[in-house]
Amino acid sequence: MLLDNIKNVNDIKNVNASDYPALAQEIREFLIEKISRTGGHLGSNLGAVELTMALHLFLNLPEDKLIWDVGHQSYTHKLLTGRREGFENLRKFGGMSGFPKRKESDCDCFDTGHSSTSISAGLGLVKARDIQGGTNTVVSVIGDGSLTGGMAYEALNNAAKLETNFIIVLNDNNMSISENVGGVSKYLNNIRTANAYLDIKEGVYNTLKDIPKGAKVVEGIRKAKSSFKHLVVPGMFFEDMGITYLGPVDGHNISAMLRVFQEAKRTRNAVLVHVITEKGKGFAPAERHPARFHGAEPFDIETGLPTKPRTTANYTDIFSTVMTKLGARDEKIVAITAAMPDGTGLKRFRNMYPDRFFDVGIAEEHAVTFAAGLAAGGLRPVVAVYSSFLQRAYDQILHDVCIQNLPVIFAIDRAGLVGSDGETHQGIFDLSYLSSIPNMHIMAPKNKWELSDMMKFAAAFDGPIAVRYPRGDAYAGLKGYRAPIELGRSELLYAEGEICLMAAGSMVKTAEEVKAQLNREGYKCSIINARFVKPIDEESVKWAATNHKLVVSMEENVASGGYGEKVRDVMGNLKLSAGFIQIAIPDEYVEHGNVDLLKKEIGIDAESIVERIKKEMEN
Ligand SMILES: Cc1ncc(C[n+]2csc(CCOP(=O)(O)OP(=O)(O)O)c2C)c(N)n1
Repeated sequence: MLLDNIKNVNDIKNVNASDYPALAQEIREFLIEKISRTGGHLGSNLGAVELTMALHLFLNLPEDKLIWDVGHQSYTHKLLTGRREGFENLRKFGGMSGFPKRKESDCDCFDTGHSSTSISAGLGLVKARDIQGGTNTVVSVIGDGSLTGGMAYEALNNAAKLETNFIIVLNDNNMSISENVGGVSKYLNNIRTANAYLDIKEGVYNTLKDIPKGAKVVEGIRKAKSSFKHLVVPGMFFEDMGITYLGPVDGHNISAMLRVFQEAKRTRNAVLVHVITEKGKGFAPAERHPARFHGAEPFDIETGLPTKPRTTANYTDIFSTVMTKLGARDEKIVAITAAMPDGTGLKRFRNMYPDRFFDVGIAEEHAVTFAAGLAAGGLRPVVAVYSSFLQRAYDQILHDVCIQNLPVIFAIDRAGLVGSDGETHQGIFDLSYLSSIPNMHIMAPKNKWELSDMMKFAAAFDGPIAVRYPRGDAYAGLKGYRAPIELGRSELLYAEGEICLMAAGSMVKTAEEVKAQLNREGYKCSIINARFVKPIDEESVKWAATNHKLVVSMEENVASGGYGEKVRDVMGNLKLSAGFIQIAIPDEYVEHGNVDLLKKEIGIDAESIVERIKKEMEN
């Protein structure tokens, strides 16, 4: 095995060029085998095997700097930098991250996870190099999907005036997670098509030259080719800005890439190398279904089917269904996603109401202000987005939606711990960042029926409103508890005794487990389902604190600025003297791993909560 000789960074340089295809094949087989068991970003990694090999042959890591945009495609990079063993525990708690991490290797020079940051970070590393008199090469690798994000253009705008070398590699596989969208994608597509057209022409010349009058025809075509070429000179968009454009180059041809990288290194300015790759290359199911294999659950290698097929509906499914109903009921309902029609569940809405569906690309800031515009124009926009990605749009929510009190609905998926993607993707800040904004209203459903009811409530509400729900199976307990949603009112589920659990969203299920365990130990528990985190139901807090010895707030959000702080504030303001425990995520980043394990680790699982409550009650 060639891979056995690659134990450390730069070992790839000892491999004979004639063995590159065999090594690429071994890497693909390795990745497919490992990811089939752990799950992970298969398609993007299979597409970037030769590109990564070429970059490692070209660069001298760790002195040179290589930044991966989003970072989900960095598996081959990890494999070539001494982390082969790490794949056994990829994305598991305590194991190797699925993204670049500075703390994991000195070959990971910049942590990523959210899209479109690599050119800004690379530019920073270039300036840091120059100011300190360094000579290393800096390469930022960005995908065509990530190039739909605004930050990438802010960075290109600055990079354009560089008078020193900075290499940007555009890894263009014509796909975001789903089909890539928008003008830039179309532009890149034109370059690809034109190039293929010119290549075909070369073949045609050679055939024509051998037939009578063929030379004249060739001359005619050459003229046409030159005017055609002028029309579509590849990369003029970048060239006009002041960034050298090289390519397009076949991203599965290592020697072709090496030639272009060497040429790129000679420029004394920012240079963009356009590399064409195929997402999922080498694994037929991933080539056929690139969206499904973008981030794959463990799967069977023979069939490509998930090893553990999903049997229960998750919150995304429930949201997806309610959106189709809302769409049918009200023509003013429009839906927006930032490049995630599959992940957010909006695909069905898109298929039913294509004119009222917008995929804006990886552009959360734009998505929110665009929604504000739609609302100002009289529509009811629903922005469906993951909690961690909405962090980007804080100012747009504040400045464009909330100051004008516009009726924009935020459907916030993956709110809470998300698991294997780790720190960058945990959705544990939204209650805090949304709560701080005047006019914002925030709800969190306890179960699947409540998500539907809340979406319907939101669709009829005249102002900014958010519904946040977690990743994973939709809770199907507490079916009978379906009192109508009222603005700012909580729901009393059990009124039984000395301890009152006040739980937000996903933590209602945990509160039931806590109650059951405490009941077994002789304690009696009430449970309040918060429903609204903002405005908080002061009456419910008053009731809890005057009728119980201990109030326990519970949320899957950081403590700072979350639900518990509000409960504590109300108790303090009203001078209510019951005991208080705040169950929330501590002031730290939560790494990757199984969600149940993570909850235990940070003390928000039922057992840890019971222990804390018992200690408090025994005092
Ligand atoms: C700000 C932000 N929004 C959404 C995502 C989710 N996301 C991860 S990868 C990806 C698509 C990236 O496409 P591209 O850059 O072309 O890389 P590819 O996977 O095709 O190689 C998206 C939308 C993200 N990581 N960051």
